[in-house]
Amino acid sequence: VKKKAWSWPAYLEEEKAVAAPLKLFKEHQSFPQSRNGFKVGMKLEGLDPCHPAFFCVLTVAEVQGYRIRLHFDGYPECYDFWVNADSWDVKPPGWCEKMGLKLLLPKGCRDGEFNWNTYVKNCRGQLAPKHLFKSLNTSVTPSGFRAGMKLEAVDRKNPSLICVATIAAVVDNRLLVHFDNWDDTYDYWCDASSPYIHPVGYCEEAELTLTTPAEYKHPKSFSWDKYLEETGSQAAPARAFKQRPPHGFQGGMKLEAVDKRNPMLIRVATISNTEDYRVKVHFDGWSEEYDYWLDADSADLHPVGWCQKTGHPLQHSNGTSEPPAPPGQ
Ligand code: MLY
Repeated sequence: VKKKAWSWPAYLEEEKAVAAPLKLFKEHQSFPQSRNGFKVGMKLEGLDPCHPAFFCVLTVAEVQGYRIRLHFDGYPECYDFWVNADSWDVKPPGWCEKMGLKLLLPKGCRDGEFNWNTYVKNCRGQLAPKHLFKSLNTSVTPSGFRAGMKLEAVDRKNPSLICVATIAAVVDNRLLVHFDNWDDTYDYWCDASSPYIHPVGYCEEAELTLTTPAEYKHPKSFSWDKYLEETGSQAAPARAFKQRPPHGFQGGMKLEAVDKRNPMLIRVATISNTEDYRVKVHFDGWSEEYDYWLDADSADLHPVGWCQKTGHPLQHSNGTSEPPAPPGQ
């Protein structure tokens, strides 16, 4: 007997499940308006997802539907990572210089000696053309955040800590958060509605512990007034912090999700739990032990049908009784 091809409508019916409604997805998660124009070999500037403090010199190593695999020039392939073609995290060559941001050069290149045109000529590469970068045309509303302003921010690598932090940069609608007296490995970009940033005084008000700057002399008697004076800085105004509306995802809803253990794969998935700003993703056909939490606005979550529309393979449980191998790793 010929097996019928897998399809979302048949699967939803069989599972008596619903697709997460399209309106719950942000524009960058939803069906793209245009094609992915990136080609293998194109070079660009992009954020290192493990160390987002600065942009790096990257090359498109693979194109799959609306996604691209990016390679760090001069570094091993094991650091390659995938992004959507409309990601804010990728910029055309020369963007950092224009914005006055630091660009991490390819291994072996020396500061002050790097020039994009000479570089691509020497490595027979190609500059990714500007028109491919959707995030360059984002409309920007003035936010009240300025570089140098202080705030209280969750350390996303140690999420139980809310810490004294500084806005290190403001670009478009995005803020670079840096933790005072720590190195930049904890830095991250977010927007004004991020649930991970709070105005000065938030911890005191909420009776939470504020983690003071590394090496701070009198952590027990930390006072913002004193600290702002000591550092000659300003607090980010409370009105600049925006409340993020509830995401609306509910347990049981089906969607398509990138598997972080093998990020070239997008799998059939189900929301297994929700929090105010996060959803727990379950990969259909796999053990619950592989479930994990993601921000509801993660660029790795897509509506049902996204893979088909964008020309990306979708991994689905094959319906046989064989125990499948664990995802990824
Ligand atoms: N135990 C961790 C904690 C680091 C916290 C840094 N934050 C506050 C920016 C470590 O020392 O690596």
